Amino acid sequence: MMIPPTLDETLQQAVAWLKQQRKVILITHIDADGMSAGAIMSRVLTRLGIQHSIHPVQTLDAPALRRIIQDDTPLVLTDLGSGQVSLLSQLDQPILILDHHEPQGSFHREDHVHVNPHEHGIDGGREISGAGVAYLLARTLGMRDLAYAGIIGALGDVQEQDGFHGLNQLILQDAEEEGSIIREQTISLYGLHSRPLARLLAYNRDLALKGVQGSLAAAERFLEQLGIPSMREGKPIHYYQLSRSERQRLIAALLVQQGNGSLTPATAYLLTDEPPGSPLRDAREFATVLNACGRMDLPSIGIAAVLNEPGARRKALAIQQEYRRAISEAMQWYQQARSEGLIIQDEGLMIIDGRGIIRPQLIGTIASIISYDDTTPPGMIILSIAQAEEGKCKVSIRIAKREEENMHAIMQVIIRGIPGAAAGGHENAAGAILPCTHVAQLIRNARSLLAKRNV
Ligand SMILES: [Mn+2]
Repeated sequence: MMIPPTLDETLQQAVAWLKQQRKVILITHIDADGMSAGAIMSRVLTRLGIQHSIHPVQTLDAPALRRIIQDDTPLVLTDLGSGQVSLLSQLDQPILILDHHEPQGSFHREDHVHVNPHEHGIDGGREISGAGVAYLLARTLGMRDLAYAGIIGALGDVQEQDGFHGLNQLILQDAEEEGSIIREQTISLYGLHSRPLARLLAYNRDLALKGVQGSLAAAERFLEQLGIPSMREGKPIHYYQLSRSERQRLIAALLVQQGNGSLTPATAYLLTDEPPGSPLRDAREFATVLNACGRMDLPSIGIAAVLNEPGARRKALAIQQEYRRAISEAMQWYQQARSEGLIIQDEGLMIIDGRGIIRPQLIGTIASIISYDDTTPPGMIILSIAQAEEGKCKVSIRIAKREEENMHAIMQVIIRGIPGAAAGGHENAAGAILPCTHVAQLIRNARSLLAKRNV
């Protein structure tokens, strides 16, 4: 796919805008795509000799802007901003938005430039990520070496389905031509490129391999039957050490013998600047590490990791370990609280009040894990609450094992009439921010809504 001429024109405007700046503030989204976009933009700014500070945020609203903006330094926004055009229009400074979210409104000033694929007939939900849009700007400046970060962003936003489409395809082509990414046909199995093979086969829940699940010895026998040694030079063998034909035999066997049918053939996108066997070599796994950095409030490490700054990738992996630990501690607290009867559970509603215990960045993940738990009855609505900043509480809502109900719509009904409350999210997962003084009212609203639903 080619870049449409009107989009190319807007990118040229963005380049002209940048060339007028000496110093900017860079604001980006705090997820994997946003960090990748921020990394690309930061590198572009550095190369152009433009001084900048980076501010990753979860939501861009008036209080966030007040926190970040001190004067009329020009703003660059990546992976956000298109939904806040009217808010941004009220600011005095020059602004450049590079985003792929559905635009709400348009700019009317010459020093306000808005680059968004939707305005050029391109589906920003599927065909290009925020990092992708930032990359198109880099590409306009001839910096194709940054294409790999556009791919990490697109994987973070789950835009790869049976390969990449539209402009993502173009970005992948650039990354391959640059030699920063190579493609490999594999299966959708987390850890395939980084964990010792026998352990992976024995202990991966998605795999549920018949007769192998839970037993390292059985996993070793399984490999042996395929003619694959489980050890090499005294060390457990890894997938990356297998020959091409060994890989093919293994993948075919796994697809046939898996226990629950959740494995599918997939393409892996491997970062060539990571050695084989590195947990960061698979760009999909890289994106999950970035997400962990965001959730642990250390997005600057994530951004540095994308740019492969010295030591950053090692730190990012350590943060992912901490993130996993934080999740498992929160789950232990939940199990304990539940066994002590401290979790309210009635009228098809479970309320997990994690205020002061669970950090707000984790509350959605915790609600999701509980919604998938075997002991949670289907149809149960899970409402989890955490303390956020400045007297605000963060609430997440999920439903257990049922998809036909719209969580975002339910959340909007629950917060109706609560001053200072705002809902966000989508059908399967939604959330809200509200003053903590109104949590009791929120719970009352949720109960009365669900009581009506159950009649
Ligand atoms: Mn995005």
